[in-house]
Amino acid sequence: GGPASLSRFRGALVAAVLGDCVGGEFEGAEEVPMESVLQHLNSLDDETKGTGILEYSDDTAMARCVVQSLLTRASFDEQDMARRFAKEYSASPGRGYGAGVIQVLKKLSSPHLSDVYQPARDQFNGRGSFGNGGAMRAAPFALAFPDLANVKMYARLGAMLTHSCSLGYNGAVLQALAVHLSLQGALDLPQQFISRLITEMEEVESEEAARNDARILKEAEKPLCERLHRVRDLMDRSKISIEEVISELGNGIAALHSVPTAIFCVLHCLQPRECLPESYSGLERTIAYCLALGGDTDTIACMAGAIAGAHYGIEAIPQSWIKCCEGAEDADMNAKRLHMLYHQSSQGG
Ligand code: R7I
Ligand code: MG
Ligand code: MG
Repeated sequence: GGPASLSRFRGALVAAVLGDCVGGEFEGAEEVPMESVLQHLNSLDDETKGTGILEYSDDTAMARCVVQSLLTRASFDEQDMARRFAKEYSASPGRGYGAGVIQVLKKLSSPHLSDVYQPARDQFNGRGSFGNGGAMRAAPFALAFPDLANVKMYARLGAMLTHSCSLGYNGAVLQALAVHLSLQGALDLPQQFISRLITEMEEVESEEAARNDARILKEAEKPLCERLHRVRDLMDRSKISIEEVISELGNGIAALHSVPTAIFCVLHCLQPRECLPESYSGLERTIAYCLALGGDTDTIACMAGAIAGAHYGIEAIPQSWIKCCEGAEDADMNAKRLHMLYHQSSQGG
């Protein structure tokens, strides 16, 4: 489809859910042989399975709250979004939430809370979380707001409801930017895509709060930019091992060690790869490759799924995968609603 087509919206939201659901199998695993990944993915084609056997985790649970809030309010409303996070957590606390964020979600359910951003600020001795929990649910912001400045602003605020460390919320900004660009067809020119992300993040990471956090955490001056430069170096290489990807970019629970990794997975899998079946579509390659990295597989596959889904569109997703994953059909429906909201905003201004 063309820029911002319905197929791209559906691809983005559905593939994010699939990444979360199929990635859950290997979350936290240290080494994942590609053979195990392919076996797991093959088992999804089994006709006797189907209808939501793979459950989604916190990644999708929170993304669904973001989507519902944006659709219901037809804009960003921090009170409404915070309420939905808290309600969702208390209804299903067993979705595999991060160990720290649970405290925030409990505080957000208090009716006496005056500042919804305060619980997030109290995390980790007042420094806030740098986990990838903001980034894992950032894609819907790119599907709700056509304007780049809005995507950046609201992805950041949406993440700050739980992640007040700049590495946490800027990871969300980066993820939303990647989905935004992919939706426009920017992955047709991968070099320009990564350059554009670097340019945007240069500006984002030049803010004082970002510089302070980077210094305190002993990271590079502009940590996400530095990682994106590594992504650019790696994507130029014809051969690269899984071990190198993990050591250069990471596969962990910090936004810094997972968002650039997800972006790399998408870029690397734009072409057929020796380690992956020839019959696979680019989207299938991307998800399989994310799983083979081990570590935070549900989240990396969820984020890469959103970016890749926005590029390849819904047609690249196997029906059998959709049938196996809880919430995939809902995501497809919501993608259609977000597509309408997006195009209303671009007309109405
Ligand atoms: O970021 P968050 O929502 O976790 C998301 C991850 C995804 O992989 C999901 O699939 C789910 O499995 O969890 O939750 P947080 O609790 O805010 O952050 C996750 C973890 O990162 C924390 O439990 C800490 O171990 C670590 N962490 C920190 N550790 C020390 N200092 C995050 N911020 C800090 C910090 O400032
Ligand atoms: Mg999860
Ligand atoms: Mg995870």
